[in-house]
Amino acid sequence: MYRNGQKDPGMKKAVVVIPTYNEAGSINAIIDEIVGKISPAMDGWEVSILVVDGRSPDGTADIVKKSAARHPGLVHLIEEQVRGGIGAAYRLGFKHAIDGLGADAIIEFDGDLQHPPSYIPLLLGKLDSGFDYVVASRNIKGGSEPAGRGIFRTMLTSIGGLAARFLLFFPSADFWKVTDPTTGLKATRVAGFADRLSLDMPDLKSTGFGYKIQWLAETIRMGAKYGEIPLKFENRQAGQSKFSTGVIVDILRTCIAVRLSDPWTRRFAKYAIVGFAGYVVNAVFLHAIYSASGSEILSWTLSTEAAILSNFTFNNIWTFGDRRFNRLGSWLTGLARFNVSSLGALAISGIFGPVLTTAFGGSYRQIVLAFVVVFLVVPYNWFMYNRLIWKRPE
Ligand SMILES: Nc1nc2c(ncn2[C@@H]2O[C@H](COP(=O)(O)OP(=O)(O)O)[C@@H](O)[C@H]2O)c(=O)[nH]1
Ligand SMILES: [Mg+2]
Repeated sequence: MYRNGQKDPGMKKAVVVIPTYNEAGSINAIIDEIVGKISPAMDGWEVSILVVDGRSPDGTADIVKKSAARHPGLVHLIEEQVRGGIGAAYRLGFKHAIDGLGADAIIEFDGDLQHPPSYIPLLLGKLDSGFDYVVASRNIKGGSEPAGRGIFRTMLTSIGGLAARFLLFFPSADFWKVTDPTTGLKATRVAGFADRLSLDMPDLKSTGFGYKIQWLAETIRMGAKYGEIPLKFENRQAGQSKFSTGVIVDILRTCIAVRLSDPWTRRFAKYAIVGFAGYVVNAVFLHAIYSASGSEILSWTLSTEAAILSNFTFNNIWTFGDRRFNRLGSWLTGLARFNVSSLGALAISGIFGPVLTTAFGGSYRQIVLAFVVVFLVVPYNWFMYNRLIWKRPE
């Protein structure tokens, strides 16, 4: 714990970063509770506060300055040159917490008392038990939205949260694991995680609320041990929310940008494009060979093999370019395996197509085809390509 502003070297350091814009009505109460009650009672952690004020015209910064003078070493203030958005404030706050204050953990905290300070020991306790990234969720048992919050805003949070989870993570297990992607209360271990986040432009894709989305995805991709605690989100005690439709747009835009930067997604998108090109090759050759030969068997088999060759070639040089077959010998083995794997895909359509069409009726043939391709053949091929043909090197 701090003694007259002196840091105890045996303690780990937690910095609570609070971005503020016009929070004069609540910032003092937050600081007093953290400094007066939370910090002295913490075991093994020094808890200090870093307020990042976006030039609030209501005098928030002056209140923090007075408080910092009363609690030297425990309360810090950064004043932005101009208000740059919540993400811009957090970016400055994280950098200073890491480089200037030597934080071991950083807590993201709102300046309006919607986040009760009593959650700080709970978050740090989870870090102590081995988690790297702990998120306070409104959507697990014990968590809730503020009492009396309008149905519209509550629905917007749920639908927006679900859309964000889907855009960021589906179909990986993280889609189920991350129950509240837009919550603002969380703790991040600095070593290996917060110190590797995109804290600089242009890597950081949003200086608004979207920053939350990007850091969430980045921390999880870093392999952080992820934990949640339930959050009873409170009502704002004073001041105004900065929420607007612009916030929703910023979050969705950031979700898409972040998702498209994910290596798995990029590979899957290439795989889909190559697969579609293979379909076009199949169709063109089917037409050409049939016109030339008049033989059904010849045109179907040759055109299918042309599509297989096209898929193999472009997946090899593009989708799986990082694992490509270079030498002729391995290229030929790869191609042979690819053909065997394609027989598997053929078997899937050959069995499920007729069975489902018979069950539902002939008028459903095209729907069955789309279903079989999207839900069976695409996942099957993706699995075989990744695990069997272009295996990750050991
Ligand atoms: N420095 C700074 N802080 C901001 C900005 N926008 C929001 N905040 C702060 O971020 C926290 C969360 O914002 P809030 O408006 O309460 O979001 P809501 O809870 O979703 O309505 C509050 O402490 C705000 O004062 C900004 O542009 N600059
Ligand atoms: Mg708020």
